[in-house]
Amino acid sequence: MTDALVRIDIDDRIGCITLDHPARRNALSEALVHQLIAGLADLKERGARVAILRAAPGAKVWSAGHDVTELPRDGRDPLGWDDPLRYLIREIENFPAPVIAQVEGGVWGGACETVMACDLIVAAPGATFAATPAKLGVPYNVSGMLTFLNAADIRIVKEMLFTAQPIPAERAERLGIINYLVPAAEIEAYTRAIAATIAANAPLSIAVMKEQLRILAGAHPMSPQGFERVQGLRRLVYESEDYLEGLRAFLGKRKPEFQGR
Ligand code: YXS
Repeated sequence: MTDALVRIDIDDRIGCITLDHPARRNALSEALVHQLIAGLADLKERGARVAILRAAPGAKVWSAGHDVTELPRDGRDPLGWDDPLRYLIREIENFPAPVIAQVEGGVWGGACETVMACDLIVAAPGATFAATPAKLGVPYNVSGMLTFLNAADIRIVKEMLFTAQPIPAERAERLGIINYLVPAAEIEAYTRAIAATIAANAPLSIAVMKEQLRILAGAHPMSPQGFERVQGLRRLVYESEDYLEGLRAFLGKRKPEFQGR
């Protein structure tokens, strides 16, 4: 029996999923992602009109991102269609009601994209957002890049991806990356109040507008040749020595030494 890595609850049509695997800093392992997705399905079944996605109160780390120990080292694409993280992003985008990310603590890597894929973001001072593929030598995937591009100006996306440095919530709010910056002591009540406002509105109208916006936000023409070029370039990265060095360094708790090959 797998331990519960997330907690699910619903109250007055407002669902809440709490990441609850502090020992691994809520890393998005296959097991945790599957419980998270099952939680979304459960909330949909129970008629949730909003889903709040959060970590435990006062968490120093909202989520450490993709579980690095699960990234493949046998030449397979680490972020292919069936990767748990990709599955999670699609489930959030396809959930038929707004998903609000309530953020305290650090948000890293694939968890940063997960938060950006949510419909609204409420964060507390001290929260940070870091996109980390370049830190590990990972070739991010096309739809993942689009999630970031739909969340921030391309210049900010480039800064986040090229530096892999965290952006503090205060700056993220100024940049319009998050909706609200709320003191930690108030963030739960504040997020629930937003959720209650949404839950009192017409759910079908909201569900359809969310799906329309998903389709419009994803409507980027890319030629088959363009897609094949992107996939070929990504393969150069995930078959590179640098990718393996990034994983080895993380697992060995040391700084990577990238050689550009
Ligand atoms: O040493 P033990 O066994 O206690 O385990 C440690 C960490 O190894 C583990 N852990 C993780 N395990 C797998 N995947 C992770 N992403 C991960 N992060 C942490 O959790 C235990 C406690 O970690 P520790 O001691 O470092 O905690 P801390 O409080 O000192 O520091 C918290 C963090 C989050 C600052 C630190 O754990 C950290 O920097 N984690 C990695 C953040 C990161 O770079 N994530 C990106 C993962 S790769 C990914 O998301 C995508 C593929 S991509 O890179 O493309 O975006």
